[in-house]
Amino acid sequence: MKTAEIMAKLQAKYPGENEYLQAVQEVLESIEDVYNQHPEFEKAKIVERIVEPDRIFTFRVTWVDDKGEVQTNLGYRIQFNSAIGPYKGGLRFHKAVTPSMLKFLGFEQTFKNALTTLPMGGAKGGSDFDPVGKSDDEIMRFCQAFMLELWNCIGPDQDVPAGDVGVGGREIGYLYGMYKKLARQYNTGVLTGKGGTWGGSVLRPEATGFGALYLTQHILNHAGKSIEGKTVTLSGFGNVAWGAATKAVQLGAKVVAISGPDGVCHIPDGITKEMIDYMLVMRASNRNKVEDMAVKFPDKAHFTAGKKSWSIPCDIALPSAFQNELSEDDAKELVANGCWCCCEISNMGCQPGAIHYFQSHGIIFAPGKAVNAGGVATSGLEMTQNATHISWSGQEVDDKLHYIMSSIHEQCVKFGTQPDGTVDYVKGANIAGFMKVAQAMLEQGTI
Ligand code: 2IT
Repeated sequence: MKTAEIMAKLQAKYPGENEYLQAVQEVLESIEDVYNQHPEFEKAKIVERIVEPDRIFTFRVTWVDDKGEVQTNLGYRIQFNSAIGPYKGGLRFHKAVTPSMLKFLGFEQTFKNALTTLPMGGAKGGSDFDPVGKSDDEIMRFCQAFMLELWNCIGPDQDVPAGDVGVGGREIGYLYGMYKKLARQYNTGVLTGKGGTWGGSVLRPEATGFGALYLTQHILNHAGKSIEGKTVTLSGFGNVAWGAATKAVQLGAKVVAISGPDGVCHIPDGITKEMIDYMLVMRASNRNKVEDMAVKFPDKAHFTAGKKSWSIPCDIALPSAFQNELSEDDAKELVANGCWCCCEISNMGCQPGAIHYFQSHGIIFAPGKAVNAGGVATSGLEMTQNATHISWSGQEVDDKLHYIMSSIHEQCVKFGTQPDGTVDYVKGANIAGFMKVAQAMLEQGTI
């Protein structure tokens, strides 16, 4: 297998699918050497098969807005790979959603889910519906219309969606309500991220951020460092940034920046509990403005329009918003300001030039598919609770999440340790995830 040859074919076949091509390139570069030591992979054409989704559903979603006007969006579900378990992955509602974006996310999800130790295949879905400025009623009507098309593509042993950007507990509630009505079954395991009174796992809302900080702790310990007393910058102010801020503060770090599409809030003395709580209010408002934090806490947060979190000096940068949100120039600015570690919590948050800059300047870097895997892992724990009709305590779920993140760190160390003793977490995560899925595909034959 030669990465360049496969990429040339995919570029010709899918011109303009830039996010998808970027995600595939990164994985193929990481696995090329190991792959070529396994002639059985080459014979079964594992790479040619693993880069293509099993199937893609595309559907029209028509709904009525508060003014009584008819609106039409596109909905998608990409069932990427089911070698190690039922399809599993989030739904993203964002105006920029395209098949390329969801293909990259479904591809990443396949390897991420393999890292979690749990039996879950990879999928992703969503819509170009823009939640910004929408009322609660409009969100509900959209979710209901979306599920009208999606419901018979999913099921607890078939495909289990969850949240992602623009889809949180509220949306999962509306989606589940409609699913239940159509399927006429109380199939709780069909969606994860549900409410706590109807099958949702305790700690699922926090899990992506908590897991990310647990993995960051392992990474820092392995390098002989600790997170206590360090300054941290986060991006975004959604569910992921909220969980990460909560855990970072609990572990003794100081969170000095959050951001939004409108700019950055610098918080020189560190984010407080009241401010973390207010992030939830900001998300529920659908205004998508981080400036609201500075308006609410004028003595603590200083807003600058048009700037990113990466302009604020820190020890540890935690991208937690959107793909490609951290460019090579941002990486240079971070490093010039003293940053020495970047753990990507968003999916593919760093551009390839940024990753290269970090790695070639001795900055500790870990990729999203390892760092943010605690979210989908806790979804997997929710599926187990649903399938066995029980609820675990917060302590039980947290212990399992700790175990999973520590296992992910071990897998990265196993497959990513370099001759000089440092760990290439990109290589480690990609090879570990790939080997598990590839082995399963091999054993299941040519299908
Ligand atoms: O990117 C992700 O891993 C998620 N959005 C969570 C997916 C899930 O099924 O919990």
